[in-house]
This record gives sequence, structure tokens and C-alpha cells, in this order.
Amino acid sequence: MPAEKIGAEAAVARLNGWRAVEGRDAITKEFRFKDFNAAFGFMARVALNAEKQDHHPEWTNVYNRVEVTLTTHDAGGVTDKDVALAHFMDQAAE
Ligand code: H2B
Repeated sequence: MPAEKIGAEAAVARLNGWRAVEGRDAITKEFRFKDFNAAFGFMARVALNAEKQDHHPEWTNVYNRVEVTLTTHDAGGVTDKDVALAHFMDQAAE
């Protein structure tokens, strides 16, 4: 059963520091770390979790900065899977 779309606005209402992407049903956040090592450690922790959940982020990294966009491609929009991954990322960034 595919995950049910809840939409970006409902998702950001349940999260801290995430915002809706314009022109697309997706949520985004920019994470900043002390240095590349901290940023890549975060990405490694998130990658292992993403693979386990079979739910993957769109992201780019430049040195200490990681820009993340979450949406559920199978559902064509934001679902609870994105909220769960966003929560995991917030904890992994602490
Ligand atoms: N990640 C995200 N963000 N959305 C998806 O719909 C999705 C995914 N689908 N990771 C998974 C993989 C699917 O393509 C595989 C075949 O299970």
C-alpha cells in the first residue's frame, strides 16, 4: 500500500525549521555543521537509516552545509514517511 499524501503544509506544522518548497509538494531544510567531517557524519547516519526505511532524501552537500529536500516520489508528494525521516534527521544533527 502506498503511503498517503499529507502535503507539505501539514508536514511543516509538525516539524521545526522545515519549510514547504514552492511549486512542488516537498519540504526542505538547510543543516549547518562545524565542518565537513560533522556534515558527512550526519549524512552517513541518515543514509543508513534511509536505506533501512527504503525512503531516501534528495540532498546536496557543500563543506559544512547539507541542503535536504524530502518528498515521497511514489505518492507524488509529502507523506508520513517524510515527516519520520525529517524527525530522524533533526535528531541525527544534534
Ligand atoms: N524514496 C523516496 N523519497 N520516495 C520514494 O517514493 C521512494 C524512495 N521509493 N526510495 C522507493 C525508494 C522505491 O523507489 C523503491 C523501489 O522501493
